[in-house]
Amino acid sequence: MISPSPIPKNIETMMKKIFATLLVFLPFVGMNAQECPLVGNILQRNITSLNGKWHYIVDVQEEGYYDYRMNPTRWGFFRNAKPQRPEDLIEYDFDKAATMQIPGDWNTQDERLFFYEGTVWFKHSFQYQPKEGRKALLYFGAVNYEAIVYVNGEKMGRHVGGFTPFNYDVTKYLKKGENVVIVKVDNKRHKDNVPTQIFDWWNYGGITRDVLLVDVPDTYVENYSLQLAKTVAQPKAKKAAPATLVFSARLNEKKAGEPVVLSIPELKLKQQLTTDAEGVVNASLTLGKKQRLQLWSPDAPKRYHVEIASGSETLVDSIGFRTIETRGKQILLNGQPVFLKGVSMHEERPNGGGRANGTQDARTLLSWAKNLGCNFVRLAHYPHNEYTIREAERMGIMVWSEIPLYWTISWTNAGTFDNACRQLTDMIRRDQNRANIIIWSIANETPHSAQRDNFLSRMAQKARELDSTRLISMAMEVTGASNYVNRLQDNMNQYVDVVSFNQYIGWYRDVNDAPKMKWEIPYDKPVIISEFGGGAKAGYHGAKNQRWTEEFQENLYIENTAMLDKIEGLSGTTPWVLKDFRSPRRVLDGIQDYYNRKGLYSDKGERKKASYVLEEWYKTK
Ligand code: GCB
Repeated sequence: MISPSPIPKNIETMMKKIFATLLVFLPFVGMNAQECPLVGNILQRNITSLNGKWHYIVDVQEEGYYDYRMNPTRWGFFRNAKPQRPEDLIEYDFDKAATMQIPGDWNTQDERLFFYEGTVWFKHSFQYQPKEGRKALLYFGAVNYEAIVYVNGEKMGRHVGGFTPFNYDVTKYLKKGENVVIVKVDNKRHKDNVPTQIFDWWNYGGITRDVLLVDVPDTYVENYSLQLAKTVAQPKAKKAAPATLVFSARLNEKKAGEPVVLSIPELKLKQQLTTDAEGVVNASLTLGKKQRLQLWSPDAPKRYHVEIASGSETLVDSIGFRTIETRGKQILLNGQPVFLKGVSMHEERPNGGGRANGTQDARTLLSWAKNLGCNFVRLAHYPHNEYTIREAERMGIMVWSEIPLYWTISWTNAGTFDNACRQLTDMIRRDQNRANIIIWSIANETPHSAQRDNFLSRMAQKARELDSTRLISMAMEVTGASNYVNRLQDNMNQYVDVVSFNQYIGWYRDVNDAPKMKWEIPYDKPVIISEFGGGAKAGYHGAKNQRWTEEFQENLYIENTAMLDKIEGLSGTTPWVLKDFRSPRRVLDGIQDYYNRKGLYSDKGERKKASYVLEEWYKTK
């Protein structure tokens, strides 16, 4: 039974906040005419994959875009021109150019492009059959860093930010038969970008995630949110209890009177709703005593089959329900204190590097995390692909998801703020129904200043407006140490729910002082050590004070874990890092060879000695 409930005040506030996710960002900064608000739950829609072999042209001087006076040219590569007469001069031909696999980074598919940062053009042809009453959206899972997209020679828009999805309504640009999509991708670094010019990971360029053609009705459900209301957290996670589900959905049009039906068959829940003038429905559904809700948790990652029907379409999803809160220095999952046994990871393929993508890569990396005893991963330092989040959810792994506000961002540049805001919004919009995401992280190791505080506090506020149901954090830095006492002081403490910081005692600081260290963290909030660790080359052995040996790293983990045990309110750790990953900053020949070697696994998947220390320590948590 569902009681037709008047919406309580606190839930109403929460719903309003959730709608902010769905509503606020319509005329988005930088959104072009054809770009439309992000479509949620993309993998369950009626999609045609445009993945596969795409032709590409490396364009070092961007002559496919600018003329020889550096003015944008009308004769650019996006025209996909072909000679019409024997005397015609056209100095490029996509169809004669080589191909590479999309999705995929260019660095590991063409050895000439291993270090390349610049422009590459991609071209793909596909067949299309227009359908009455249907729209076609062209969806990109992610393109690093800047994408300019053309369909049949027409510009659809420009998108910046290498790790979040975007889509265009291409209906009126497609024709029956063959169609051509061309994308100019540019991954040059700029100081005003997010991330900025320097960062410690490989700047994999290209169309790194799925390209999909999405078939939707003219009026379609753009996105929705279904959550368990926080206020009804039950003390015993596995015990079924009456609960309130908060649901909202938004159509792509402001159309009143459209029916939307939410069903969760296993809970015998079926709710008929009607859109308001904004094309939105919202409801608060209190479950009856007999509707025993099984909560999502790492031990029992229960997800319910959910259907959302509107007009001719029915969207399906698997949604888990849980609550996440803090109480003093504790993190509570479903009302119970939880210790986050985590590890940080990059989105890099398990064997041999390159951008990871897809369920198989995710499964391998996450099962390595599971081997360490993890119930949590920090997906550093940018939003990872959707397969990873969904696979983690299925495997019962909680997630920290982050935007690349990393190191020395241009804090006073308005465009940089808008860019970061957009990345935050799209990260949240894409994953707002994933039960395993418990923390949105807004930054990593940023230098303190009033300008930074201004920027990041607005970012935290934005995150809360978009999603009031999850915790907010950021990876801070230790600010002072004297007489073996480490202090954390960061003005951002007041804006976050969880105080997290990175510390590298034993690696970037004196090697032997970890056992003597004490900690002062003057905030009544849970604490996560978002990074600690040190480098070792797998298979290199020696004394425990010999840098780069597995024994050095092992000892560092022994001493660090003992030290961390003394931190009051420690609620979790995500050591740096699951696997050795490529970084242009790591140039030491014979040891690093352009890999950051702080992995607990090597780039080839070999376990290092330190990983067993962590595994043993996690057994005590
Ligand atoms: C950090 C950064 C991380 C680096 C790591 C390192 O503090 O957050 O991105 O890779 O240190 O290895 O130095």
